[in-house]
Amino acid sequence: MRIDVLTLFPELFRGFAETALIRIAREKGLLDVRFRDIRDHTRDKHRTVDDRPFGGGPGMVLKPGPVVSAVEATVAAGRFEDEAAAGMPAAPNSPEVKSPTPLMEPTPCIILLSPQGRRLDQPLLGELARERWLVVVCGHYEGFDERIIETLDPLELSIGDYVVSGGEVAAPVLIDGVVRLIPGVLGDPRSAEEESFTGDDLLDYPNYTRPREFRGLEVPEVLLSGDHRRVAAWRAEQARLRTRERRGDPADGAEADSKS
Ligand code: 6GU
Repeated sequence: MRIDVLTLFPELFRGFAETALIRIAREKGLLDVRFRDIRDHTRDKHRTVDDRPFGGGPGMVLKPGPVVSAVEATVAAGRFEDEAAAGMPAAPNSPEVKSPTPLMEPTPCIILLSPQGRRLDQPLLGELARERWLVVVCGHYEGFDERIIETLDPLELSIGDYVVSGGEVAAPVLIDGVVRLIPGVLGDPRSAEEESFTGDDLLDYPNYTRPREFRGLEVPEVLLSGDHRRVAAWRAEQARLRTRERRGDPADGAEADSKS
């Protein structure tokens, strides 16, 4: 998968792209992620990306020109680079990070991160993990000039019903959530299958590892029994109890996590 992230703060992503899951996906050649500075698509000397809202009010609004130009340049460059990569022989035993070479779809899925977007959930992450190319636009300030949305017709996404100061905070959530679902990224695919929010709407059961006793707290006996059926039954029960306690009983319609 290829992911281009358009941001006002590309430096914020440096550690993220070079660590843990994202690093592994890149090293396996399953992810090609790039960070691009929206400010590179301004034309004035001050590299202005925002301005005051027409009609008044607090805060600043992202101007349409730089954001739309940045997306259009990214799409054009992505197609070009993909053609170049497809025609290039892979370096044998190259120790560097490999970039995926198959021809990508000519049209990326353009995602605009904003608290006004559709709320991200696990099924949507699964759909996005099947895309070949994502272009993720991070907003900041009071928001985007509405004509950005009219021009790009993006998928507007929110990571939840609360406000953080910019899409740069939301983008790692989206990217990590998608990348770990790309087949081959996780060592053990059961990691993605057995966890919370996949299919059964249950939260995870509690986990324990060594030592068997920590500050007087014992590992539940059943987990030491070696009886796989009893273990599975205990875990299923714990997951059910936990879900009801923390998220309410779906039968009462009292779910804290009601779907929109
Ligand atoms: Cl995508 N952006 C911002 N600024 N706040 C959010 C969000 C996104 N999702 C939830 N809150």
